[in-house]
Amino acid sequence: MLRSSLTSATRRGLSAAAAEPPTKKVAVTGAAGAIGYAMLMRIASGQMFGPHVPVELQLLETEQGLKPLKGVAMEIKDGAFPLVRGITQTADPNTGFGDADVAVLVGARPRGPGMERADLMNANAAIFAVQGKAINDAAKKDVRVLVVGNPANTNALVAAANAPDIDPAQFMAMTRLDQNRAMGQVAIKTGTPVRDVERVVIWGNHSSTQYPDLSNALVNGKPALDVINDTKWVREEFIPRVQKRGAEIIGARGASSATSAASAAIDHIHDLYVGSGDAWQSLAIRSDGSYGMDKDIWYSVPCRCPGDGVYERVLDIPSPDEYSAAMMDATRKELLEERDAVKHLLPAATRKQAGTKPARKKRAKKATA
Ligand code: NAX
Repeated sequence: MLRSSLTSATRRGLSAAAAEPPTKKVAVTGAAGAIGYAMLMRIASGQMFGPHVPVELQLLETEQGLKPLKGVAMEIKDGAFPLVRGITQTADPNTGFGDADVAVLVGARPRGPGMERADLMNANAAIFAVQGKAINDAAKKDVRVLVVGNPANTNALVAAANAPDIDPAQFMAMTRLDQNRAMGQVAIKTGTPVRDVERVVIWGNHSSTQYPDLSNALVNGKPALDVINDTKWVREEFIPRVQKRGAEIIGARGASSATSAASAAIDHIHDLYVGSGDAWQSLAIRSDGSYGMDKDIWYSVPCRCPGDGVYERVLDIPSPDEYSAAMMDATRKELLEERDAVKHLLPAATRKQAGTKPARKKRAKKATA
């Protein structure tokens, strides 16, 4: 009797283990920083991959960041999260990215006093070149990489260019925060829950040149521009507010967006893996020439996320009107300038492609990563 009940208990244990989804190894850089701190508990609680998927947290910091990171790791342990299978704390990128399924690159150098934008770009691009190499050498070959640290789009370009064995389509930069900000503003303006606001698109760079576009957006299933019926508000309040929301938050809080940025990173990876059906999500991905953009810049476009790490560009949309085309072009130009500024960090093959002519009006096939 005892023997048989032990056996069935063991069997139950074994089948529970067999039913458990594979552990996701998530590398997070800048893990002791403000965004990292706001994000890690949510990953640990299952909000990134779903409530049944175990996670292993691989936390990467600078040498100086290791001490505060130790405290962060202690807090995660104190959270007693059933899904957490391990926590690594390291300043070594090869260890941090070792066998990673997902890498969220948050750590970056903040702008110091007297630092020009170009200096900041170079300092950060150098970090992402090193991390791209380490991801190439240490992470799983099907790793998905989300760059949050600024300048996010160009950092994604640099990281991907330094990871020759990984499909560049697997590197993304985050514009989900901009999308969430834009959806929030439309919800407030129309007195609608955010749930009923759809198809808001962020085009281009995660910077003040981005184009938050309502041309295809819906509010309660109706065209948002008809519901809002106020072009002046859209062009003179909504767009500049979303473009400069980061500065507005700094002005109010005395520090840059952290919780909302962490939340957007969770949304991005969640939708990529768990899926978000027919919804449109803005992802800054490597341009393949779709929408008439230059190839090989990381340009934010609308995508559908069916799950399992896949995204598909939304291509069945009307051509932009004159206003939208000009807005999309302005942010494209900024990305080209950024790419030029970091050319020395792009290995030769990518530098050659950097002269590729824009494939105007070309409609690309479904792209996945
Ligand atoms: P914090 O300064 O609070 O944290 C950054 C952390 O990164 C620090 O703990 C630092 O030690 C670490 N770090 C620096 N270099 C590193 C390296 N080479 N390897 C590992 N860790 C490293 O900044 P936080 O508020 O967390 O912001 C991080 C980045 O996100 C910044 O570049 C910021 O501009 C960017 N943002 C991006 C957003 C987006 O939507 N894409 C929005 C929010 C945010 O502004």
